Amino acid sequence: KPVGIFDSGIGGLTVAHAIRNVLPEESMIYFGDTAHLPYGDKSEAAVQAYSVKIADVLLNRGCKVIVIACNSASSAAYELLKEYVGSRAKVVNVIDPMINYIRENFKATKIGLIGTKRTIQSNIYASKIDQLGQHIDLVSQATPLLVPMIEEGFFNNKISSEIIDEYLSDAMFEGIKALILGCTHYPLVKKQIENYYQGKVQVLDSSEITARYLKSFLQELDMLNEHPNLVDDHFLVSDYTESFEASTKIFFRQRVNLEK
Ligand code: DGN
Repeated sequence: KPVGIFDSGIGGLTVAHAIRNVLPEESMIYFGDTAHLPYGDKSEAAVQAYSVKIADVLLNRGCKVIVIACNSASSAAYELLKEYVGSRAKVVNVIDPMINYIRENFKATKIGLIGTKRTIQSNIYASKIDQLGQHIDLVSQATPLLVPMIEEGFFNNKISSEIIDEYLSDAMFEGIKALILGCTHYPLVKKQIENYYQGKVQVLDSSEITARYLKSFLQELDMLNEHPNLVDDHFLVSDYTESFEASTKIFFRQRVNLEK
């Protein structure tokens, strides 16, 4: 049974790519909801409705687990999806693996967070980090220009540098020890963000952290693929876009065939 993964667009491919590396023996079905992109500016109810529809598609294709490879959908729809999916499949989000990582690695320090409006407004990172009781001062800012910029293939260039500089130079981020990339699109500009901080701030992205979390989660439940010779990946989109197909090359070294 395959691992289902979804996001509004190409951002979740950062997670899918990490899952491919960490779990080479699992088949994946990836769904990019390009018709409704970006999720980050939509209401909670809209993101919940899209997520339920996508869960139906992934369940119909027999997925054993659904990975919400999107922070906006993880913050808006994780609890609802868990309930909706029930015993038909497991549901994993990208926020809890990051919170585990913070719990194990940080205490009494200042950490920054950037994400979409939906994720930042949900306050989910702040409340989960508060619950850890590790005296972490979390400062967060929505950075809504980054997703459309990245979807258009604008990264590692002058325009993306200027936008990143503008966001990160906000005084609230002074003195942070780490910056959480609270959006699955942002690993595509991780190098630029690291360059901005010249190595003085640890930049944390959830792709690999989530992939490792998924591996131990499936291992514990004894749900790993027993027929690894039959690995077969599929990439679905709700609307075909040239930029999505071109971007798949960055992750999988070749353009992958998109099914609409
Ligand atoms: N990749 C999504 C996230 O992690 O929040 C954001 C995508 C979007 O639609 N804005």
